[in-house]
Amino acid sequence: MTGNKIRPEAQDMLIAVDIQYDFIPGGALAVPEGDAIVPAVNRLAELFGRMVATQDWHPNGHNSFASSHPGKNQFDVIQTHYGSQTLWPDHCVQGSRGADIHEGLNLSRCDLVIRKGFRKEMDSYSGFFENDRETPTGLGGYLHERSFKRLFLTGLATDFCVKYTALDGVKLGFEVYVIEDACRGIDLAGSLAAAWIEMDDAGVKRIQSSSVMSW
Ligand code: VGL
Ligand code: ZN
Repeated sequence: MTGNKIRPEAQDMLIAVDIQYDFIPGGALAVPEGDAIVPAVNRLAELFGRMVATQDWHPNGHNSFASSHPGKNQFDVIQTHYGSQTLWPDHCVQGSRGADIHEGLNLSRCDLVIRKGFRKEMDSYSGFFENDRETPTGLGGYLHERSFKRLFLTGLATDFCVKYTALDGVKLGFEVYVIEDACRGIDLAGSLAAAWIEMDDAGVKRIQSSSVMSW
């Protein structure tokens, strides 16, 4: 049975979402086992032969930081002009060690690193649009201009930045695959299971890295 095997083609792009020190154990917003995905992503980068990485990149005092909202706690949800916003520990501050992409990630096949969340007043989970869901990062234009059709998502966190990148990818007309074992989630109050349902409803395909084969 070879039907469910994926053989990377010229119109496929691998995307590595936010594989940064603050999202791995020891970091400010650690995702459990966040660093365990690195070998799988490196293997996939060789199979695909190309990759785009996203990098969460916040200024000090960012609106998504609980510390910017006196009286609020980490993981509270507030209302903003662009909708509801979960408040996080300070993380991925521009130029800090926590914002660096994990050094174990092989970037030799990485064509582009796209930074997001750099506007102080607005967060950006998705690699495509900021959290108002309409301010573009430029990634959609880049991928369309290079004629990519299928996107294969890996990274952190499954239930936040990977999810929003997947949903926006579908909206922009890409065929989107999330490689489950090359991602890890934060899982705030059931958010991981909810994310898979939302992605499934949107037509995102859930696959395992073992189904990606070389030619
Ligand atoms: C992320 C929360 C805040 C993520 C980024 O990469 O999933 N989550 N900033
Ligand atoms: Zn962030």
